[in-house]
Amino acid sequence: VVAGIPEWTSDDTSLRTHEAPDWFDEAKFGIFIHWGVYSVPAWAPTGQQYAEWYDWDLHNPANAGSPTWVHHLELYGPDVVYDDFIANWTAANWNPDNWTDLFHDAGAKYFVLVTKHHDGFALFDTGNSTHRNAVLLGPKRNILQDLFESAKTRHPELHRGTYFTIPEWFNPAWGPYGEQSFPGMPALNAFNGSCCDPFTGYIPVDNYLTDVQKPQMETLFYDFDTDILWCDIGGASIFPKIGATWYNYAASKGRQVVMNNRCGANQSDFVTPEYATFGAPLSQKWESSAGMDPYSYGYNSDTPPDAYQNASSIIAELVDIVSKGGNFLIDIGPMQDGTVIPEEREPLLEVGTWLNHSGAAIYNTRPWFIQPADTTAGLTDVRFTTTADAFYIIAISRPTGSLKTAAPIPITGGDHVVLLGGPGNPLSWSVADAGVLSVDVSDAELDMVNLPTWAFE
Ligand code: FUL
Repeated sequence: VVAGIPEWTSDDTSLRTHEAPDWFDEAKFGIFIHWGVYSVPAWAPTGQQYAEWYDWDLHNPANAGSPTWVHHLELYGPDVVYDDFIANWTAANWNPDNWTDLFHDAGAKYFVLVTKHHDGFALFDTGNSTHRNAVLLGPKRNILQDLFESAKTRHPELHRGTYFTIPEWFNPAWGPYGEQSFPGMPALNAFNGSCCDPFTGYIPVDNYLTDVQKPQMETLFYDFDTDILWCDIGGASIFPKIGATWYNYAASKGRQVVMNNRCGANQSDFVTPEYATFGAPLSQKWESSAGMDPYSYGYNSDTPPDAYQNASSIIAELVDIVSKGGNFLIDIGPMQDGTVIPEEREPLLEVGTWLNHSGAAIYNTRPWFIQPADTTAGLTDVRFTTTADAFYIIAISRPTGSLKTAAPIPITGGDHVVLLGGPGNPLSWSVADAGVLSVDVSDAELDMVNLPTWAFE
Protein backbone atom coordinates (compact mmCIF):
# COMPACT_ATOMS: atom_id res chain seq x y z
CA VAL A 1 0.00 0.00 0.00
CA VAL A 2 1.35 3.41 -0.95
CA ALA A 3 0.15 6.44 0.97
CA GLY A 4 -2.17 8.53 -1.14
CA ILE A 5 -2.55 5.92 -3.84
CA PRO A 6 -5.70 3.82 -3.78
CA GLU A 7 -5.52 0.07 -3.83
CA TRP A 8 -7.14 -0.99 -7.05
CA THR A 9 -9.62 -3.82 -7.04
CA SER A 10 -10.90 -5.90 -9.94
CA ASP A 11 -14.20 -4.13 -10.44
CA ASP A 12 -15.13 -1.49 -12.94
CA THR A 13 -15.73 1.20 -10.33
CA SER A 14 -12.21 0.85 -9.07
CA LEU A 15 -10.52 0.28 -12.42
CA ARG A 16 -12.22 3.37 -13.85
CA THR A 17 -10.30 5.55 -11.45
CA HIS A 18 -7.07 4.64 -13.22
CA GLU A 19 -5.88 7.33 -15.64
CA ALA A 20 -2.98 8.04 -17.95
CA PRO A 21 -0.13 9.29 -15.76
CA ASP A 22 1.47 12.70 -16.28
CA TRP A 23 4.66 11.23 -17.71
CA PHE A 24 2.65 9.70 -20.55
CA ASP A 25 0.76 12.92 -21.27
CA GLU A 26 3.98 14.91 -21.22
CA ALA A 27 6.02 12.50 -23.36
CA LYS A 28 4.11 13.32 -26.58
CA PHE A 29 6.30 11.34 -28.94
CA GLY A 30 6.97 7.60 -29.05
CA ILE A 31 8.24 4.95 -31.45
CA PHE A 32 6.25 1.84 -32.31
CA ILE A 33 8.07 -1.24 -33.67
CA HIS A 34 6.37 -3.92 -35.77
CA TRP A 35 8.92 -6.67 -36.37
CA GLY A 36 8.11 -10.35 -36.68
CA VAL A 37 7.65 -13.32 -38.98
CA TYR A 38 5.62 -11.02 -41.27
CA SER A 39 8.86 -9.06 -41.88
CA VAL A 40 10.04 -12.03 -43.96
CA PRO A 41 7.42 -12.05 -46.75
CA ALA A 42 7.08 -8.30 -46.09
CA TRP A 43 4.41 -7.68 -48.64
CA ALA A 44 0.99 -6.13 -49.10
CA PRO A 45 -0.52 -4.02 -51.86
CA THR A 46 0.94 -0.63 -50.92
CA GLY A 47 -1.50 1.81 -49.44
CA GLN A 48 -4.27 -0.77 -49.14
CA GLN A 49 -3.34 -3.35 -46.57
CA TYR A 50 -0.99 -3.79 -43.63
CA ALA A 51 1.94 -6.08 -44.45
CA GLU A 52 1.74 -7.56 -40.93
CA TRP A 53 -1.62 -9.06 -41.99
CA TYR A 54 0.05 -11.44 -44.47
CA ASP A 55 -0.89 -14.56 -42.49
CA TRP A 56 -4.54 -13.56 -42.47
CA ASP A 57 -4.65 -12.64 -46.15
CA LEU A 58 -3.01 -15.91 -47.03
CA HIS A 59 -4.73 -18.44 -44.82
CA ASN A 60 -8.25 -17.27 -44.22
CA PRO A 61 -10.22 -19.00 -47.00
CA ALA A 62 -12.35 -15.88 -47.23
CA ASN A 63 -9.24 -14.10 -48.56
CA ALA A 64 -8.50 -16.55 -51.36
CA GLY A 65 -7.79 -14.42 -54.42
CA SER A 66 -6.69 -11.38 -52.39
CA PRO A 67 -3.65 -9.49 -53.74
CA THR A 68 -1.47 -11.04 -51.04
CA TRP A 69 -2.77 -14.54 -51.80
CA VAL A 70 -2.05 -14.06 -55.51
CA HIS A 71 1.39 -12.61 -54.81
CA HIS A 72 2.21 -15.54 -52.56
CA LEU A 73 1.07 -18.14 -55.05
CA GLU A 74 3.20 -16.58 -57.79
CA LEU A 75 6.31 -16.17 -55.71
CA TYR A 76 6.29 -19.23 -53.46
CA GLY A 77 3.69 -21.63 -54.84
CA PRO A 78 0.86 -23.35 -52.97
CA ASP A 79 2.97 -25.53 -50.69
CA VAL A 80 4.65 -22.73 -48.77
CA VAL A 81 2.66 -21.66 -45.74
CA TYR A 82 3.12 -18.69 -43.43
CA ASP A 83 4.88 -20.69 -40.75
CA ASP A 84 7.55 -21.69 -43.28
CA PHE A 85 8.78 -18.10 -43.01
CA ILE A 86 9.62 -18.52 -39.33
CA ALA A 87 13.00 -20.10 -40.12
CA ASN A 88 13.85 -17.15 -42.39
CA TRP A 89 13.39 -14.57 -39.70
CA THR A 90 17.05 -14.37 -38.76
CA ALA A 91 17.56 -11.03 -36.96
CA ALA A 92 21.10 -11.58 -38.29
CA ASN A 93 22.08 -7.90 -38.32
CA TRP A 94 20.11 -6.83 -35.31
CA ASN A 95 21.87 -4.74 -32.71
CA PRO A 96 19.33 -3.49 -30.18
CA ASP A 97 21.66 -0.63 -29.25
CA ASN A 98 21.28 0.81 -32.74
CA TRP A 99 17.54 0.86 -32.25
CA THR A 100 17.48 2.40 -28.80
CA ASP A 101 20.03 5.02 -29.91
CA LEU A 102 17.74 5.81 -32.83
CA PHE A 103 14.70 6.20 -30.56
CA HIS A 104 16.69 8.54 -28.37
CA ASP A 105 18.15 10.52 -31.24
CA ALA A 106 14.69 10.87 -32.79
CA GLY A 107 13.59 12.69 -29.63
CA ALA A 108 11.15 9.97 -28.58
CA LYS A 109 10.33 9.68 -24.89
CA TYR A 110 9.02 6.12 -25.09
CA PHE A 111 8.77 3.14 -27.36
CA VAL A 112 6.33 0.27 -27.78
CA LEU A 113 7.56 -3.06 -29.12
CA VAL A 114 5.08 -5.46 -30.69
CA THR A 115 5.70 -8.43 -28.41
CA LYS A 116 3.04 -10.61 -30.06
CA HIS A 117 0.98 -9.75 -33.10
CA HIS A 118 -2.12 -11.54 -34.33
CA ASP A 119 -0.02 -14.35 -35.85
CA GLY A 120 0.53 -15.49 -32.26
CA PHE A 121 4.33 -15.45 -32.54
CA ALA A 122 5.83 -13.99 -29.36
CA LEU A 123 9.11 -12.06 -29.15
CA PHE A 124 9.79 -13.24 -25.59
CA ASP A 125 10.01 -16.43 -23.58
CA THR A 126 6.44 -17.69 -23.23
CA GLY A 127 7.28 -20.60 -20.94
CA ASN A 128 4.76 -23.41 -21.17
CA SER A 129 1.94 -21.31 -22.60
CA THR A 130 3.31 -21.88 -26.10
CA HIS A 131 6.56 -22.61 -27.84
CA ARG A 132 5.61 -20.27 -30.65
CA ASN A 133 8.23 -17.66 -29.86
CA ALA A 134 11.47 -16.05 -31.02
CA VAL A 135 13.51 -17.64 -28.24
CA LEU A 136 12.97 -21.16 -29.56
CA LEU A 137 12.28 -20.46 -33.24
CA GLY A 138 13.46 -18.03 -35.91
CA PRO A 139 15.95 -15.56 -34.39
CA LYS A 140 16.44 -17.74 -31.26
CA ARG A 141 16.75 -14.63 -29.19
CA ASN A 142 14.67 -13.06 -26.50
CA ILE A 143 14.03 -9.93 -28.53
CA LEU A 144 11.98 -8.17 -25.87
CA GLN A 145 14.61 -8.77 -23.22
CA ASP A 146 17.51 -7.65 -25.39
CA LEU A 147 15.72 -4.48 -26.45
CA PHE A 148 14.59 -3.55 -22.94
CA GLU A 149 18.06 -4.25 -21.52
CA SER A 150 19.63 -2.02 -24.14
CA ALA A 151 17.20 0.79 -23.36
CA LYS A 152 17.69 0.41 -19.61
CA THR A 153 21.44 0.58 -19.95
CA ARG A 154 21.84 3.27 -22.59
CA HIS A 155 18.71 5.39 -22.32
CA PRO A 156 17.06 4.74 -18.98
CA GLU A 157 14.89 7.84 -19.37
CA LEU A 158 12.98 6.18 -22.24
CA HIS A 159 9.73 4.60 -21.08
CA ARG A 160 9.41 1.02 -22.28
CA GLY A 161 6.10 -0.29 -23.58
CA THR A 162 4.66 -3.50 -25.00
CA TYR A 163 2.04 -4.11 -27.66
CA PHE A 164 0.17 -7.36 -27.02
CA THR A 165 -2.62 -8.78 -29.17
CA ILE A 166 -5.65 -10.07 -27.32
CA PRO A 167 -6.75 -12.58 -30.03
CA GLU A 168 -4.56 -14.81 -32.19
CA TRP A 169 -5.46 -15.85 -35.71
CA PHE A 170 -5.68 -19.61 -36.17
CA ASN A 171 -4.69 -20.46 -32.60
CA PRO A 172 -6.92 -23.47 -31.89
CA ALA A 173 -7.27 -22.29 -28.29
CA TRP A 174 -8.59 -18.89 -29.37
CA GLY A 175 -11.13 -20.68 -31.55
CA PRO A 176 -14.06 -20.47 -29.11
CA TYR A 177 -13.65 -16.68 -28.95
CA GLY A 178 -12.61 -16.19 -32.57
CA GLU A 179 -15.73 -14.93 -34.21
CA GLN A 180 -15.93 -12.04 -31.76
CA SER A 181 -12.78 -10.44 -33.05
CA PHE A 182 -12.20 -11.82 -36.51
CA PRO A 183 -15.49 -12.65 -38.19
CA GLY A 184 -15.09 -15.55 -40.58
CA MET A 185 -12.01 -16.86 -38.81
CA PRO A 186 -11.63 -20.51 -39.81
CA ALA A 187 -10.90 -23.16 -37.25
CA LEU A 188 -7.94 -24.42 -39.23
CA ASN A 189 -5.41 -22.85 -41.51
CA ALA A 190 -6.35 -23.55 -45.04
CA PHE A 191 -4.60 -22.45 -48.17
CA ASN A 192 -5.68 -22.91 -51.74
CA GLY A 193 -8.50 -25.19 -50.72
CA SER A 194 -6.16 -27.67 -49.09
CA CYS A 195 -5.30 -27.81 -45.50
CA CYS A 196 -3.44 -27.36 -42.94
CA ASP A 197 -0.29 -25.83 -41.73
CA PRO A 198 0.27 -26.52 -38.09
CA PHE A 199 0.20 -23.65 -35.68
CA THR A 200 3.93 -24.05 -35.10
CA GLY A 201 4.94 -24.17 -31.46
CA TYR A 202 1.41 -24.75 -30.20
CA ILE A 203 1.03 -26.45 -26.85
CA PRO A 204 -2.49 -27.68 -26.16
CA VAL A 205 -4.08 -25.66 -23.37
CA ASP A 206 -7.44 -25.87 -21.66
CA ASN A 207 -8.25 -22.19 -21.70
CA TYR A 208 -6.78 -19.41 -23.81
CA LEU A 209 -7.54 -16.70 -21.26
CA THR A 210 -6.06 -18.35 -18.19
CA ASP A 211 -3.36 -20.48 -19.85
CA VAL A 212 -2.10 -18.15 -22.59
CA GLN A 213 -3.11 -14.54 -22.02
CA LYS A 214 -2.65 -14.53 -18.26
CA PRO A 215 0.89 -15.92 -17.98
CA GLN A 216 2.03 -13.90 -20.98
CA MET A 217 0.61 -10.59 -19.75
CA GLU A 218 2.07 -11.29 -16.33
CA THR A 219 5.45 -11.82 -17.93
CA LEU A 220 5.17 -8.33 -19.44
CA PHE A 221 4.03 -6.86 -16.10
CA TYR A 222 6.40 -8.52 -13.66
CA ASP A 223 9.42 -9.83 -15.57
CA PHE A 224 9.73 -6.85 -17.88
CA ASP A 225 8.10 -4.09 -15.82
CA THR A 226 6.36 -2.73 -18.87
CA ASP A 227 5.24 0.88 -18.53
CA ILE A 228 2.61 0.64 -21.26
CA LEU A 229 0.23 -2.22 -21.96
CA TRP A 230 -0.72 -1.47 -25.56
CA CYS A 231 -3.28 -4.17 -26.28
CA ASP A 232 -4.84 -4.74 -29.64
CA ILE A 233 -8.29 -5.70 -30.90
CA GLY A 234 -9.94 -6.33 -27.51
CA GLY A 235 -12.49 -9.12 -27.14
CA ALA A 236 -12.38 -11.92 -24.60
CA SER A 237 -9.70 -10.87 -22.14
CA ILE A 238 -8.22 -11.76 -18.79
CA PHE A 239 -7.15 -8.15 -18.21
CA PRO A 240 -10.13 -7.07 -16.06
CA LYS A 241 -9.23 -9.86 -13.64
CA ILE A 242 -5.50 -9.15 -13.39
CA GLY A 243 -5.15 -5.42 -14.13
CA ALA A 244 -5.70 -4.24 -10.54
CA THR A 245 -2.89 -6.42 -9.21
CA TRP A 246 -0.58 -4.97 -11.85
CA TYR A 247 -1.53 -1.38 -10.95
CA ASN A 248 -0.93 -2.09 -7.27
CA TYR A 249 2.39 -3.75 -7.96
CA ALA A 250 3.59 -0.84 -10.11
CA ALA A 251 2.45 1.72 -7.53
CA SER A 252 4.29 -0.17 -4.79
CA LYS A 253 7.47 0.28 -6.85
CA GLY A 254 6.79 3.98 -7.36
CA ARG A 255 5.90 3.49 -11.02
CA GLN A 256 2.83 4.62 -12.89
CA VAL A 257 1.73 2.42 -15.72
CA VAL A 258 -0.76 2.98 -18.50
CA MET A 259 -3.05 0.81 -20.64
CA ASN A 260 -4.89 1.58 -23.86
CA ASN A 261 -8.47 1.03 -24.98
CA ARG A 262 -7.95 -2.30 -26.74
CA CYS A 263 -7.46 -4.57 -23.73
CA GLY A 264 -10.95 -6.02 -23.63
CA ALA A 265 -11.81 -4.01 -20.51
CA ASN A 266 -14.67 -1.59 -19.81
CA GLN A 267 -12.29 1.28 -19.28
CA SER A 268 -9.02 2.61 -20.61
CA ASP A 269 -6.39 5.23 -19.90
CA PHE A 270 -6.16 6.48 -23.48
CA VAL A 271 -7.79 5.98 -26.87
CA THR A 272 -5.92 5.04 -30.02
CA PRO A 273 -6.92 6.39 -33.43
CA GLU A 274 -4.99 4.60 -36.16
CA TYR A 275 -3.67 6.50 -39.18
CA ALA A 276 -6.08 9.18 -37.97
CA THR A 277 -6.35 12.14 -35.68
CA PHE A 278 -8.99 14.21 -33.92
CA GLY A 279 -10.16 17.69 -34.83
CA ALA A 280 -10.08 19.01 -31.27
CA PRO A 281 -8.93 18.03 -27.77
CA LEU A 282 -10.84 15.21 -26.05
CA SER A 283 -11.76 14.82 -22.42
CA GLN A 284 -9.66 11.64 -22.39
CA LYS A 285 -5.99 11.22 -23.20
CA TRP A 286 -5.36 9.95 -26.73
CA GLU A 287 -2.49 8.72 -28.82
CA SER A 288 -2.47 8.47 -32.60
CA SER A 289 -0.30 5.83 -34.25
CA ALA A 290 0.80 5.46 -37.86
CA GLY A 291 3.49 3.78 -39.88
CA MET A 292 5.95 5.85 -41.88
CA ASP A 293 4.77 3.65 -44.74
CA PRO A 294 1.60 5.04 -46.36
CA TYR A 295 -0.45 2.18 -44.92
CA SER A 296 1.55 -0.47 -43.10
CA TYR A 297 3.17 -0.89 -39.72
CA GLY A 298 5.25 -3.91 -40.77
CA TYR A 299 7.92 -3.55 -43.45
CA ASN A 300 6.39 -3.65 -46.94
CA SER A 301 8.83 -4.34 -49.77
CA ASP A 302 6.14 -3.24 -52.25
CA THR A 303 6.32 0.37 -51.05
CA PRO A 304 8.48 2.65 -53.21
CA PRO A 305 11.17 4.62 -51.34
CA ASP A 306 9.61 7.99 -52.08
CA ALA A 307 6.27 6.97 -50.57
CA TYR A 308 7.52 7.08 -46.98
CA GLN A 309 6.66 10.05 -44.78
CA ASN A 310 9.39 12.66 -44.68
CA ALA A 311 10.51 14.58 -41.62
CA SER A 312 8.43 17.68 -42.36
CA SER A 313 5.23 15.72 -42.59
CA ILE A 314 6.01 13.76 -39.42
CA ILE A 315 6.73 16.98 -37.52
CA ALA A 316 3.58 18.62 -38.88
CA GLU A 317 1.55 15.64 -37.73
CA LEU A 318 3.21 15.63 -34.31
CA VAL A 319 2.53 19.34 -33.90
CA ASP A 320 -1.09 18.99 -34.95
CA ILE A 321 -1.67 16.06 -32.59
CA VAL A 322 0.08 17.67 -29.62
CA SER A 323 -1.87 20.91 -30.14
CA LYS A 324 -5.01 18.83 -29.51
CA GLY A 325 -3.72 17.01 -26.45
CA GLY A 326 -2.63 13.77 -28.13
CA ASN A 327 0.60 11.78 -28.35
CA PHE A 328 2.08 10.56 -31.61
CA LEU A 329 3.37 6.99 -31.78
CA ILE A 330 5.20 6.74 -35.09
CA ASP A 331 5.98 3.26 -36.29
CA ILE A 332 9.05 1.67 -37.87
CA GLY A 333 8.88 -1.64 -39.69
CA PRO A 334 12.40 -3.11 -39.67
CA MET A 335 13.49 -5.70 -42.24
CA GLN A 336 13.74 -9.32 -41.15
CA ASP A 337 17.47 -8.98 -40.37
CA GLY A 338 16.87 -6.02 -38.07
CA THR A 339 17.82 -3.24 -40.49
CA VAL A 340 15.82 -0.05 -40.23
CA ILE A 341 15.65 1.16 -43.81
CA PRO A 342 17.09 4.64 -44.53
CA GLU A 343 13.64 5.83 -45.63
CA GLU A 344 12.56 5.42 -42.01
CA ARG A 345 15.78 6.08 -40.16
CA GLU A 346 16.79 9.38 -41.76
CA PRO A 347 13.52 11.26 -41.32
CA LEU A 348 13.43 10.18 -37.67
CA LEU A 349 16.87 11.65 -37.10
CA GLU A 350 15.70 14.90 -38.71
CA VAL A 351 12.69 14.94 -36.42
CA GLY A 352 15.16 14.59 -33.55
CA THR A 353 17.13 17.59 -34.77
CA TRP A 354 13.96 19.67 -34.91
CA LEU A 355 12.91 18.53 -31.45
CA ASN A 356 16.34 19.44 -30.17
CA HIS A 357 15.73 23.11 -30.87
CA SER A 358 11.93 23.31 -30.80
CA GLY A 359 10.96 20.51 -28.41
CA ALA A 360 10.03 23.04 -25.72
CA ALA A 361 6.86 23.63 -27.76
CA ILE A 362 6.06 19.92 -27.67
CA TYR A 363 7.14 18.08 -24.51
CA ASN A 364 5.33 18.83 -21.25
CA THR A 365 2.91 21.23 -22.96
CA ARG A 366 -0.84 21.54 -22.84
CA PRO A 367 -3.09 22.38 -25.75
CA TRP A 368 -4.36 25.90 -26.29
CA PHE A 369 -7.04 25.25 -28.78
CA ILE A 370 -9.17 27.96 -30.28
CA GLN A 371 -11.80 27.69 -32.96
CA PRO A 372 -10.72 27.97 -35.66
CA ALA A 373 -7.17 27.05 -34.73
CA ASP A 374 -5.57 28.26 -37.88
CA THR A 375 -6.65 31.79 -38.55
CA THR A 376 -3.72 33.67 -37.12
CA ALA A 377 -3.01 36.57 -39.41
CA GLY A 378 -0.21 35.87 -41.83
CA LEU A 379 -0.61 32.12 -41.57
CA THR A 380 -2.72 29.53 -43.19
CA ASP A 381 -1.75 26.72 -40.88
CA VAL A 382 -0.69 27.32 -37.31
CA ARG A 383 -0.92 25.50 -34.01
CA PHE A 384 -0.50 26.55 -30.38
CA THR A 385 0.71 24.92 -27.20
CA THR A 386 1.35 26.30 -23.75
CA THR A 387 2.90 25.66 -20.37
CA ALA A 388 2.34 27.59 -17.13
CA ASP A 389 4.75 30.32 -18.20
CA ALA A 390 5.35 30.01 -21.93
CA PHE A 391 3.19 30.18 -25.01
CA TYR A 392 4.20 28.60 -28.34
CA ILE A 393 3.17 29.30 -31.91
CA ILE A 394 4.15 26.65 -34.45
CA ALA A 395 3.79 27.38 -38.16
CA ILE A 396 3.06 24.35 -40.28
CA SER A 397 3.20 26.44 -43.42
CA ARG A 398 5.51 29.38 -43.95
CA PRO A 399 4.10 32.65 -42.67
CA THR A 400 4.51 36.11 -44.18
CA GLY A 401 4.64 39.45 -42.41
CA SER A 402 3.53 39.41 -38.81
CA LEU A 403 1.70 36.90 -36.68
CA LYS A 404 -1.32 37.82 -34.60
CA THR A 405 -3.25 35.36 -32.48
CA ALA A 406 -6.98 35.24 -33.04
CA ALA A 407 -7.74 35.35 -29.31
CA PRO A 408 -6.09 36.45 -26.08
CA ILE A 409 -3.27 34.10 -25.20
CA PRO A 410 -3.44 32.02 -22.02
CA ILE A 411 -0.37 33.40 -20.21
CA THR A 412 0.58 36.77 -18.84
CA GLY A 413 3.97 37.95 -17.77
CA GLY A 414 6.02 36.99 -20.80
CA ASP A 415 8.77 39.45 -21.59
CA HIS A 416 10.28 38.26 -24.86
CA VAL A 417 9.61 36.32 -28.04
CA VAL A 418 12.23 34.14 -29.67
CA LEU A 419 12.28 31.95 -32.76
CA LEU A 420 13.35 28.49 -31.54
CA GLY A 421 16.22 27.16 -33.60
CA GLY A 422 16.88 30.67 -34.92
CA PRO A 423 19.73 33.05 -34.10
CA GLY A 424 18.27 33.69 -30.66
CA ASN A 425 17.75 37.44 -30.91
CA PRO A 426 14.58 38.77 -29.29
CA LEU A 427 11.86 39.64 -31.80
CA SER A 428 9.60 42.60 -31.70
CA TRP A 429 6.17 41.81 -30.30
CA SER A 430 3.21 43.40 -28.65
CA VAL A 431 0.20 42.33 -26.63
CA ALA A 432 -2.96 44.34 -27.19
CA ASP A 433 -6.72 43.94 -27.09
CA ALA A 434 -6.77 42.17 -23.75
CA GLY A 435 -4.09 39.66 -24.59
CA VAL A 436 -3.86 39.25 -28.36
CA LEU A 437 -0.22 38.65 -29.24
CA SER A 438 1.48 40.02 -32.38
CA VAL A 439 4.99 39.08 -33.46
CA ASP A 440 7.02 40.47 -36.36
CA VAL A 441 8.63 37.72 -38.41
CA SER A 442 11.57 38.19 -40.75
CA ASP A 443 12.04 36.29 -43.97
CA ALA A 444 15.74 35.84 -43.33
CA GLU A 445 15.02 34.02 -40.09
CA LEU A 446 12.37 31.86 -41.62
CA ASP A 447 14.90 30.53 -44.11
CA MET A 448 16.81 29.07 -41.19
CA VAL A 449 14.23 26.68 -39.77
CA ASN A 450 11.67 24.16 -40.88
CA LEU A 451 8.29 24.52 -39.14
CA PRO A 452 9.25 27.75 -37.36
CA THR A 453 8.22 27.90 -33.72
CA TRP A 454 8.04 31.00 -31.57
CA ALA A 455 8.18 31.02 -27.81
CA PHE A 456 6.65 33.86 -25.79
CA GLU A 457 7.99 33.48 -22.30
C1 FUL B 1 -4.16 -2.85 -35.61
C2 FUL B 1 -3.49 -4.12 -36.08
O1 FUL B 1 -4.40 -5.00 -36.67
C3 FUL B 1 -2.42 -3.62 -37.02
O2 FUL B 1 -1.77 -4.66 -37.66
C4 FUL B 1 -1.45 -2.78 -36.21
O3 FUL B 1 -0.80 -3.59 -35.28
C5 FUL B 1 -2.19 -1.65 -35.52
C6 FUL B 1 -1.34 -0.82 -34.60
O4 FUL B 1 -3.27 -2.14 -34.79
O5 FUL B 1 -5.36 -3.03 -35.03
